[in-house]
Amino acid sequence: MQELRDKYIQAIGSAADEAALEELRVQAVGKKGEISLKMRELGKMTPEERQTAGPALNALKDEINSALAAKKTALADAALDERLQAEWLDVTLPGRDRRVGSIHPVSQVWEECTAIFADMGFAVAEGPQVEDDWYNFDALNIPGHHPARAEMDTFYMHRAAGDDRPPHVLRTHTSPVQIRAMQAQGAPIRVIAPGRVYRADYDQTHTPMFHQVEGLAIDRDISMANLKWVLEEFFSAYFGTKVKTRFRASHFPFTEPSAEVDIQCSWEGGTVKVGEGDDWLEVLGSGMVHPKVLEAAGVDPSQWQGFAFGMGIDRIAMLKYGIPDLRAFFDSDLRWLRHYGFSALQVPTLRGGI
Ligand code: 2NL
Repeated sequence: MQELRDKYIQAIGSAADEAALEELRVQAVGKKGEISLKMRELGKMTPEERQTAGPALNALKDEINSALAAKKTALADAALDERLQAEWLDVTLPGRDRRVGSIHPVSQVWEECTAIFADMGFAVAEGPQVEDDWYNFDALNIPGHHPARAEMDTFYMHRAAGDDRPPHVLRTHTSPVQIRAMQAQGAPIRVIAPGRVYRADYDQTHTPMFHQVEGLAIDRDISMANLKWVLEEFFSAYFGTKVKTRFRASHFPFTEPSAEVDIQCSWEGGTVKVGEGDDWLEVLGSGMVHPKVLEAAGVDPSQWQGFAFGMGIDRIAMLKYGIPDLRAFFDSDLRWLRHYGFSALQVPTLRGGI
């Protein structure tokens, strides 16, 4: 029995893995194992022999079972230790750099404009980029023969052969959005219409797609004075400093009277600074909405009047953020986007810094 004990205790001690251990268990205390067979022999013994051999065999079986259990735990611990070594992780390492996208200057300025005008009570209106020519031209007092239609460098959509209806157009301004807004809600109304517009023009300062924000305020007694205040308030908030404006008489088919608006600036070493100096920079067209336009949009011009204006988002983005080349806006050059883009956390504020 001592031999049996030594053999198994030693074998269990040096078992390499759980499979080897299981094999030893079957050999020793399994149904047909050596110790089980020995226990079966108890029946053939005399009661005296049995009295010493029985407890001794039971003790041996217990000892081997606990040796098996202890070794099993030891093997599991060793396996866990090995895994912990392999899966070792340094939580003090700095994080890995991930490429993060940026907000395009046009999107940033679009949001800035929306925030500033929203604070003055203007809602945002949206509409289709492919427009009916009535909304893009006729409703704005630009009839078919009007030179403004030809001057607009309009993109015309395709019509099937034999279809003589006027073609749809890519909107040349966001005014049609405001016509639709007036038709939908009537007067009084205060909206801005930011969006993409299209003109067949491509050179240093023009791209065939660009962005515009137009504004419209119609009520009983809106005047050019309200227009001037709203615009000065807007530019001061947008540039983060008090900005003077200068109105020059102009002409648009959809406004009467009409004015082009300049903002105060200085020129120094080839760069413009807005809100200081004695120079002027044209940034906007505006006027009192033409009675024919109100009428086309279903608003009674004997009861209501108001102002409208339009300006280029891309252009005022270049001015504020010192971006020299318009065409680079739409090149999708990653280096340009990283340089001029904004973090998603740079949320537009109402007063850019002041
Ligand atoms: C510019 C500036 C302008 C408008 C846009 C407008 C919209 C409606 C009615 C009347 Cl619904 N006007 N928008 C007014 C004046 C100027 O755009 O330089 N455009 C060529």
